[in-house]
Amino acid sequence: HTSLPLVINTWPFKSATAAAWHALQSGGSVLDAVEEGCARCEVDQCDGTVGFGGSPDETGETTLDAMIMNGNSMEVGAVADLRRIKNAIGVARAVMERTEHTMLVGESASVFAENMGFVAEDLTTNESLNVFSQWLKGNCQPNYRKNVSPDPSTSCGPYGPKAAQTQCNGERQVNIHSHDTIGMIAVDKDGHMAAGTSTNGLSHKVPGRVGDSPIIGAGAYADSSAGAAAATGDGDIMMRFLPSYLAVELMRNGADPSAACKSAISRIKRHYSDFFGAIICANTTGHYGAACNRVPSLTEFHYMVADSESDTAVLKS
Ligand code: SD4
Repeated sequence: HTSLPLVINTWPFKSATAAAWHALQSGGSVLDAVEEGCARCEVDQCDGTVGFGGSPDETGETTLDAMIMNGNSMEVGAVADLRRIKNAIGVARAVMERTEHTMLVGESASVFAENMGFVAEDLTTNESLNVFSQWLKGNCQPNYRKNVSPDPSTSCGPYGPKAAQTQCNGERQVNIHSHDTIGMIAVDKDGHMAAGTSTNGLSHKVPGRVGDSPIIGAGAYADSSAGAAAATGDGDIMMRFLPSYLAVELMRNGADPSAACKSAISRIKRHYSDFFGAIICANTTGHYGAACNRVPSLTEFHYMVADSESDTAVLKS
């Protein structure tokens, strides 16, 4: 199967696929496609896990991670722990195109974004406030701190006692409901590739936590001479293995995209057999594939594909 151009993205985020496809069809570059596709999810708040108003951290704030990579020039722009700016993928692209840098983080990334004309807004919504207060009421489960000594004088929150008392022995509770991300790959008819991600990360994370999504080679990777990949899932685990980079290198060495995706997932499984995660891969000829780690919270991984055969966003699993 090969019918360039091609857009693929993680999860059934159809509006994002359609936006990216539209960008390509109207003469945009693969970078435009990835930016516009991910930006659509940021506006639509796909699954509550992309963009504003989702995944409040331990203090109730939503922060965003995003990256975009040009597989021709190997330029990358990334932002992590971005605050108060809704269009994280846009800021990532501005880092790439308007600085000599690759990644900006936290408050300083937000100041940069404002200087670039992005509007500062509250990322909190009634829904994210509600998720946060339910979490407080439910004794802060899940939480992501280990070895916290109980301090009965404070309540839930950073280093709080409830967090310590209710800790599931360090066991993490990541699932499809607390944890998603858009990862997208675009390939034009000449085989030019770009990849990107956008996410609000992980609910109830420790403030300052950065996931895999903005990490080059972890969340996504693109090299127009080999292939492109994008990952989703438990970023704290997945980033230790650079699965997107690995998949691209396997394709460079001749693996077909499905096999490359499977190997990247297997590598992580060797150490974390029950991690939650999936990856999508494409090569320069427009062949694509995907793989996920089959666990109770992820029995089937759905992703979207648009190519010249379908000329529209099609759900695959
Ligand atoms: C993260 N990888 O921040 C992101 C979240 C995700 O499916 O992809 N969930 O860990």
